[in-house]
Amino acid sequence: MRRKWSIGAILLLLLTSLLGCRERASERTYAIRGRVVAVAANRQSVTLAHEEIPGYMKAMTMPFPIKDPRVLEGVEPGDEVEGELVVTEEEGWISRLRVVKKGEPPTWDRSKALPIEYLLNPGDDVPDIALTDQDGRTFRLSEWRGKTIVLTFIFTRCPFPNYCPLMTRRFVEAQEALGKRRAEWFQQDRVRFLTLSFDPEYDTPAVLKAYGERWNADFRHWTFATSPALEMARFGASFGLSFWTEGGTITHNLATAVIRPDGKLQAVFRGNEWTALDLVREIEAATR
Ligand SMILES: [Cu+2]
Repeated sequence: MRRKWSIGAILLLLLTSLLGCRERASERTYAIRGRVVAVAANRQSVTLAHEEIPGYMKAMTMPFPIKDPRVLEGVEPGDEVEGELVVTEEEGWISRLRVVKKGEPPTWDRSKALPIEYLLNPGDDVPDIALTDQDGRTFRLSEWRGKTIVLTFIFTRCPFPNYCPLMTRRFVEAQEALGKRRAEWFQQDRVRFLTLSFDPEYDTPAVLKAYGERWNADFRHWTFATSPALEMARFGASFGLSFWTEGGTITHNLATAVIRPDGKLQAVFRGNEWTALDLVREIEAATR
């Protein structure tokens, strides 16, 4: 009797340890070391130029998924890092990263567009950015959580009517249309328009203020702001914006976006083939 029980117990132990083994066997971890090439704007992947991972992978440059964005805290392109790569049958991800050596501050040749590393899709978290507005006040975009944000990118010196002046005119029209349909949203401060300049050296707060006044902007609902060019280039790139200096002026494309009150992307309009009413529809979808 006693012996039978022992065999049963041993079998049970064996079985549980086998099951435990199976769990663990399907999830392998590797130490990973390398240099950060890029951090995705949505903080869901990191591109590493990594050393050889013995028994698993040759040295190469590739993006790795991130499940917990906290893994990327303090991690920037150029940093030397070490961490842990987890691999199961179905997927692999980086579960831990530590900066071993901070990289050099990034430089950017303004005569070339900053490469676009990641394009936001509707539903993605929009990255945060520190901005200075037309009154010289600094704020972070994340401070506008709870409001629908409608943003576009311009530079005030842009002379061509189909480009920046058109974006500004559409913002005027969209505010007029929205004011007729949803006046209470402005009264309740639920929608903010934001025109961002990618020409911070010229577009100082005073220049932005004069520009807004020229368009009769109501600054309670429409902010004009800027940031250092590299930050604006990084932020804009996640919406598909590119700009570079050429022949003493700035060449650029167009991107206009609606951000939901929870900070996620509602929609992006690229180029100028859209109407103020298209924009109003997305604002309404994001706000209601
Ligand atoms: Cu322009």
